[in-house]
Amino acid sequence: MTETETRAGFVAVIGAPNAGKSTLVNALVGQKVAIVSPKAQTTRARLMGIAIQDSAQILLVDTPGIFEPRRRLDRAMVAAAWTGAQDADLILLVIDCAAKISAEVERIMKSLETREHPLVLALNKVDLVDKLNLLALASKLTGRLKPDHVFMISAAQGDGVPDLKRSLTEAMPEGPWLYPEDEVSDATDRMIAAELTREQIVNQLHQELPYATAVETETWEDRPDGSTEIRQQILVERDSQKAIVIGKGGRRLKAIGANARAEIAQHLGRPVHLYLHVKVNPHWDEDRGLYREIGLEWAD
Ligand SMILES: Nc1nc2c(ncn2[C@@H]2O[C@H](COP(=O)(O)OP(=O)(O)OP(=O)(O)O)[C@@H](O)[C@H]2O)c(=O)[nH]1
Ligand SMILES: [Mg+2]
Repeated sequence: MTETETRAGFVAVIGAPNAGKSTLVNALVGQKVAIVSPKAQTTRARLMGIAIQDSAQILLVDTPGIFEPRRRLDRAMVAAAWTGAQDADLILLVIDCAAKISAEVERIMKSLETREHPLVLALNKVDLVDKLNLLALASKLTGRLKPDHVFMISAAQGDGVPDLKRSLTEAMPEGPWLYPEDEVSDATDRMIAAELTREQIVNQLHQELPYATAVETETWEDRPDGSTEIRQQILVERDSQKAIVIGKGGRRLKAIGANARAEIAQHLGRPVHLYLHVKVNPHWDEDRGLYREIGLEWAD
């Protein structure tokens, strides 16, 4: 293939928390690169999923849901989201059409009024709404945002995703591929392993806990027998949270570890020995080194 025949470009996937951005990135890539949960603010750092269609490489920048920043971690997440959008060739706005248009969505739409990038609108979760409501929502948002294209999709079930992928392909500028063709993400295995453990925490625990938690991969050793030994630290802010993560008789931590180990092994394609320990650090969200580890820039 000659250079002029190939296409490659960046798509910033933005939207309110829980809209289904990460689910959509996984669907477009065709495998799981980003963690997903029913809770808002699951994605923390900017992560790139790499989708390939025909001669195009579509670099999908999954961003944290944009919301009102309060703490330093929030500010870093919002900054990551907007940086993702500015560097892109195209903005893909994901809207949860089963949820009402929140103040957050309003804010995002407002800030897109002055955009310089082409905009594709993906109305997601169509499996949850009826057609009439969907059409009303589509015409309202289209009138307001004037997107270049609109797709009605179910990222979770795959409906409409191939059409969307084709449209993104055509929108990519001509040029050489920017990543090797077998690469599906820009995250390191260390980062993905930490994220897969965090996904279990977010999905197995309730209330504010997931938000107060970070996971750090501390050591990583590929053993001669073909397996990998990984040690991770789960950071929480208080003793009471540590007790919840560990659970009665250590059962919760065991369940988190068992599922995370299976997911990490599947990702790496080799057996994994996973050791987790929980540490209390009331100020982990003020730890610069940790921000680097989880892929965020320090936000002042
Ligand atoms: N029914 C239905 N659920 C979906 C669909 N797409 C995503 N979801 C669910 O919506 C929830 C949020 O999905 P995520 O992909 O984590 O959302 P996100 O936009 O990345 O969220 P943040 O990272 O928190 O900003 C999960 O429970 C998904 O399974 C869909 O098409 N239909
Ligand atoms: Mg996400």
